[in-house]
Amino acid sequence: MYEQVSHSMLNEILAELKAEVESHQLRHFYTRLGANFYAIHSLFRLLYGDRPDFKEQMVSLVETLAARYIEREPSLRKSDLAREKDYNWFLSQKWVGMALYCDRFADGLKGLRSRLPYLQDLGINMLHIMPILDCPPGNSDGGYAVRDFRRVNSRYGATEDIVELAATLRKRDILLVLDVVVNHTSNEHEWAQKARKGEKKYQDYYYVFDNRDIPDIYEETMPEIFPVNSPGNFTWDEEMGKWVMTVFNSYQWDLNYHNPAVLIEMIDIILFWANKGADILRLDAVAFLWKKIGSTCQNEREAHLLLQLLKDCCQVTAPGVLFIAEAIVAPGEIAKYFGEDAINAKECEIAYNATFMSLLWDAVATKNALLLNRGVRSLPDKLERATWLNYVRCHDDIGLGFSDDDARLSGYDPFRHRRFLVDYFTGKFPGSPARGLPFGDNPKTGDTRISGSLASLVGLETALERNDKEAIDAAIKTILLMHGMILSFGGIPLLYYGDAIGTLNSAAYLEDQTKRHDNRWVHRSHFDWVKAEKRHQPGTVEHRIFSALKRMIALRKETTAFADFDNRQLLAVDNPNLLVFFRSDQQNCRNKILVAANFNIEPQSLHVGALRSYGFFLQDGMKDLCSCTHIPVGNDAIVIPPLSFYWLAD
Ligand code: OTU
Repeated sequence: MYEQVSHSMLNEILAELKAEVESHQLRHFYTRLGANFYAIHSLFRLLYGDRPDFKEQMVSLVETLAARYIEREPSLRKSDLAREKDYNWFLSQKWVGMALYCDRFADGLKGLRSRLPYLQDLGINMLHIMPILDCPPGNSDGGYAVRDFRRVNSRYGATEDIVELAATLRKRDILLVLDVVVNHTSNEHEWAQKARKGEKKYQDYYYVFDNRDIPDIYEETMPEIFPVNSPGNFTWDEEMGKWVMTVFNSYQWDLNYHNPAVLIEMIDIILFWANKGADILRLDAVAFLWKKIGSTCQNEREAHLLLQLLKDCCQVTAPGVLFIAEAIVAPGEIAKYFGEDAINAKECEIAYNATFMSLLWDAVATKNALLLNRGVRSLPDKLERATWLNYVRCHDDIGLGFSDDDARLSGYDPFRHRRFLVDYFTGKFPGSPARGLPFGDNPKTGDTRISGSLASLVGLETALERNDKEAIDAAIKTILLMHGMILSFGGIPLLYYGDAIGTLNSAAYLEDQTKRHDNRWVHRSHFDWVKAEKRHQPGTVEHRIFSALKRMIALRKETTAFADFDNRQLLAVDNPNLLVFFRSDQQNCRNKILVAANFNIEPQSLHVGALRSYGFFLQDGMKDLCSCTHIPVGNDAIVIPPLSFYWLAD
């Protein structure tokens, strides 16, 4: 948009920059800056307009965008232009992701290259490498306590290895996802060190207080994120002689975005990694970006304004790069991280679908789809050019983040129901085969989350120990059922590295002093390549899971109705054990898939009468894509076996 105030400022800034940038090919940079400058200026003014150094900061921001653009490799600039043209590229059904640790799945970044055939065998073409940046050896929170945002942890390799890996991945059409931990730094980061030494400039990078007066007021309304490992939201720093805000672990200092210098530093870091070849950046803990007294300090309006600014700025320099919002918050809040009142994503193009994840786990424990149906129905509408990241497990605990209202409408008392789920997944509930561990138990709120690997949570560990064939079958079916849902729901499925071979919990973390207090490490084990080899041996658990997943992934990629164009319709069915929805291809509405899943341990009937009006079951049955079998209609119903799903086509 053309607007005089911002435009005249833009002209001034460009005049100042002219000399530096004249020699570079900046046509696209200028066009994009012109297109986004009004938005950037408005947002920056909303956040920082009152400051006397507003204009200086604005200049410094534009200088940063220009400097990083000048550095951007021609091949990456080319890819930006290609994606600009093919703007729906990431909504395609062809993408299937996996998250892994480069040191646990492979032997660091170099080693990862030789493991790519495994990923390609399965069909993975989006690779989220868990945090790789320099961290203190002990207090690193699995890489989320960064000491140097521009240096790769030497245990994993060098920064150049990432550039090489990115190039290798690009040749294979695999997307690279890297983390940017935007909310906090390690207490050993240079900024924190300088703050500790008393440098006021860097104390202003954090929330630093002389005494408990202000922290106590904050604490009245701020929840605790790690109530067991790191209670409270402030830490006394002996060297600095001050309190500092530490929402996560005591060694993770929250960055103060009330200071524009922090925002500009972070934009610079984001663009630095975009220039190293990352296709997608996962922005960690985005809900926490803005702290305000009297609030929970989560999901604040300003956090959204900051994300819009990050997006607008990234679009100027590296428009082909997408953001993933990691906002594990209430269902109604998550979708706001795509951007409100917009058609296309104006914050993050992709967001973790934590709601769907928790609903799937609910269905596994209750063995029905009551709450799952309600929760899916209440999922907020997504924007046109935005998509979900659908997952079953990740490196974190499982938070039971479905809505209380939906729980009530399903006939549950939300508090007691969550208790039941925790008891179920920690194996306390009579008859439960699950082997999860309680995480972040908060006696003040009664809130508990759950750690554990997928296979151990669905009972595979127990079943194998007991050598109980039926229970092994049930666990494998559950693993496939959950993946069948994330592969067909709409959005990018993100698998977790051990899950395709049924990796169980590992107690190895208990031997490590720096990890033993944090039981999320129970599901972050070293990938077992000997076990992985068994995927070639028919009859083994590994083969059963891997080969079925591989097939499902291949089918997803062929099935255009699985692309994400708001083309899912949930169907109301009278059997509460079933989740039934259909997906249709926007280009060719005859390409329709009916997804029907049974979460119960008994076979269940799906009456097809009502489905005929949607064009299903007009003949005597349909074909299930996964098993390649004909599913007949009898008594106007089809039968879905226990813990199974169909992808039905004409
Ligand atoms: C994220 O976590 C990371 O995924 C965790 O591994 C880190 O410990 C944490 O940030 C701090 O960097 O912030 O928006 O329930 O789901 O802490 C959600 C625990 C987060 C995680 C939550 C999450």
